[in-house]
Amino acid sequence: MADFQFIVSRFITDKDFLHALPYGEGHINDTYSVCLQDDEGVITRIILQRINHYVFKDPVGLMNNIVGVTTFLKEKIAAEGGDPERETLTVIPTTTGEYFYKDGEGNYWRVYKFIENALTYQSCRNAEDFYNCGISFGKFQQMLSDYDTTKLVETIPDFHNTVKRFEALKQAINEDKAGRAGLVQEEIRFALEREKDAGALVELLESGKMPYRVTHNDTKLNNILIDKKTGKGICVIDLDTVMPGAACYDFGDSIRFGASTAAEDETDLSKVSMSLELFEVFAKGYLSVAREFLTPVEFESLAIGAKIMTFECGIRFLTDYLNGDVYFKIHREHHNLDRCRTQFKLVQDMEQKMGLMQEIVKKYR
Ligand code: ADP
Ligand code: GN1
Ligand code: MG
Repeated sequence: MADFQFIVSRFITDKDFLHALPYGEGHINDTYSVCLQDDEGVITRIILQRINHYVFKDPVGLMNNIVGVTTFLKEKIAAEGGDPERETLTVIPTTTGEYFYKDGEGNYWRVYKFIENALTYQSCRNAEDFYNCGISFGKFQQMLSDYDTTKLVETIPDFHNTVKRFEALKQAINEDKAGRAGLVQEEIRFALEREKDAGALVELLESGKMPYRVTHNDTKLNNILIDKKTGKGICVIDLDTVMPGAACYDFGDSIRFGASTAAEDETDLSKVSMSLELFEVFAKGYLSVAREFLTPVEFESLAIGAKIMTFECGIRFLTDYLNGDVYFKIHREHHNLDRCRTQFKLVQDMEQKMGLMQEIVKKYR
């Protein structure tokens, strides 16, 4: 068990440590909400995170990315009359001015201001929430459209290179490290049948037909803080994967998670489908901002991007299952297989609804 009091004292010295509690439902980092008390007895919270350095091999570059992007966003938010402390993350440095603290075991810790009176959701409470998320992710891309990409390191190389993800799956099948390939023949077949789909977005980007933008790359519903009072998306969080990418990565990943009628790890697949109603509200919100800057090819890529992001995520869960659950945190046996199955069910559903999804995008162009 980490010595939270000591770790926090590397960042904050003018408040007393009360306690640290595990927080959130992320699959990658370890997140804690930490309560502190000042001399007057006022209690405040901070977010303490242990960066997963198995996943993020360059925590120094990663933190430089986050500080660079949030500093840039803060200036824009302030210029637009917004609240820079609430509408983007604030990194609290260590007492010696570093953006993380490395403990004796080689763990990297970072601290953010806690954005209060805001919540994250694991599924949509209502359509309006999702509409507001669409606006927020659209604005995020818009605000970063003139960010100098040469300042960004690729925190996970080829993160959304679906072709390479597919190769990794094939390797995992061949190696069968955990001896599970026999259990997932149906899922393997489902993936292999769709190999040709993996290249669609990569080809558009690499041929220059579709531009690289600064994208978030992990636009799950629980990576956006929603204001408790107004229901509006106020802050895009989890900035570890901000890197150059395709606009449809963010659109697609939002649909993958937020437009699903069930949880990502639902075991009753009859509950899993992609809601066209939720697809439409998200598209309406996102495009109300993004229609200003998207190229025709990018518009065309949105619906297909939703399918490919979902397929890619399914492949990644399956690969991790075959490799013995080394990447995503799991909370039960076969958790990654359950996650893979929901993604493949969504892919199947999207294949049937693709025409309607394309029509919806056209409506808000
Ligand atoms: P992971 O990479 O593991 O997904 P996140 O950075 O998304 O980690 O954080 C996990 C959860 O912690 C989020 O879903 C959100 O609920 C909460 N959270 C993270 N940062 C903040 C913050 N600055 N203020 C309030 N809540 C936060
Ligand atoms: C991970 O960190 P979190 O839980 O927001 C993953 C995403 C996946 C997602 C699936 C760095 O996101 O790429 O889409 O799980 N993040 C990383 O739920 O791999
Ligand atoms: Mg997250």
